[in-house]
Amino acid sequence: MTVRCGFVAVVGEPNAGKSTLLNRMTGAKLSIVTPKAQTTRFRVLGILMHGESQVLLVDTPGIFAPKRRLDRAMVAAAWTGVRDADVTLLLVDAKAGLTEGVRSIIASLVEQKRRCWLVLNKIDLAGAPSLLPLTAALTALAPFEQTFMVSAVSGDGVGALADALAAAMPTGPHLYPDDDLTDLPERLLAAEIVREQIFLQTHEEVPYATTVETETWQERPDGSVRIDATVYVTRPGHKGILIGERGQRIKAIGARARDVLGGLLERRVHLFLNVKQRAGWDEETARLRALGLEDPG
Ligand SMILES: Nc1nc2c(ncn2[C@@H]2O[C@H](COP(=O)(O)OP(=O)(O)OP(=O)(O)O)[C@@H](O)[C@H]2O)c(=O)[nH]1
Ligand SMILES: [Mg+2]
Repeated sequence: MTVRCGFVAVVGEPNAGKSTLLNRMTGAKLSIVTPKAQTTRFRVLGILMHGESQVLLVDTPGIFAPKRRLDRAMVAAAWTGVRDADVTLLLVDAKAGLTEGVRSIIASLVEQKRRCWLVLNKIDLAGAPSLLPLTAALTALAPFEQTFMVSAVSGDGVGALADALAAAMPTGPHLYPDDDLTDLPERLLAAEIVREQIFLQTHEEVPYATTVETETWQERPDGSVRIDATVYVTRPGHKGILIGERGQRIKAIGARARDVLGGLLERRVHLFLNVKQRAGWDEETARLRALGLEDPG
């Protein structure tokens, strides 16, 4: 068997199911998933071993028309993922169909002459009769090399996609240790798990006005870990909502995040959250850097 290794960028509109697909293909919870759009803020690497092939899957932030500096940095991170990829998967929510957003992403992919595969996701939600016309409409817009129909949630079709990717990777040595699942540092994972709970437990603009940074990580002699994280919000009103009456909301966010993290790290976690109001954090270079994002200027 030939030793192969390559990068695969997963791109699409916010909420298409990119992170769900990454987690499903690697069999691990590497990237956070919520029902809200614009959940992912930076590139997340998932390492998929398939025979002698190492497929380096890169989950990216959804591509949309960005306004804030944070949003521009997120979209720029997605396009960087595409530039570095051997194959780009355009993930389309089959239920949502061919939206203006999808059209505009395809136009950019064509302009950049990327090697692109089409993946229709959420086929469990879309009626079967709609899938062929949708595929026809999409493939009329770009020369996709291959088309797949999957459900990232049920796993339908995902195996066939993994097989095809493994076979399509260029020959070459593996770039990561075969046992690794990601290169995401644990401190960043901890912050993401807290952010996931904020996306799940708060609404309207609050999750979008929030970022989380791990401040300290202390190993304890009993094998547990103490994690202190700061939650930044832009407005005083957000701080009140996030903390909740008698601190109920932040307590619930912390408790759930602690349980999820404990499971992922396979150890006991003591999690302390400190909510700070900081106007304009979403325009600050240092806050973007903490997320591993480049300042788009
Ligand atoms: N029914 C169904 N739901 C799905 C499927 N794939 C993803 N979802 C749901 O779609 C929502 C968004 O999924 P994500 O994986 O966070 O989507 P994303 O493309 O990473 O979104 P951003 O990070 O915001 O760009 C979640 O509620 C998922 O559970 C699928 O195949 N079927
Ligand atoms: Mg995502």
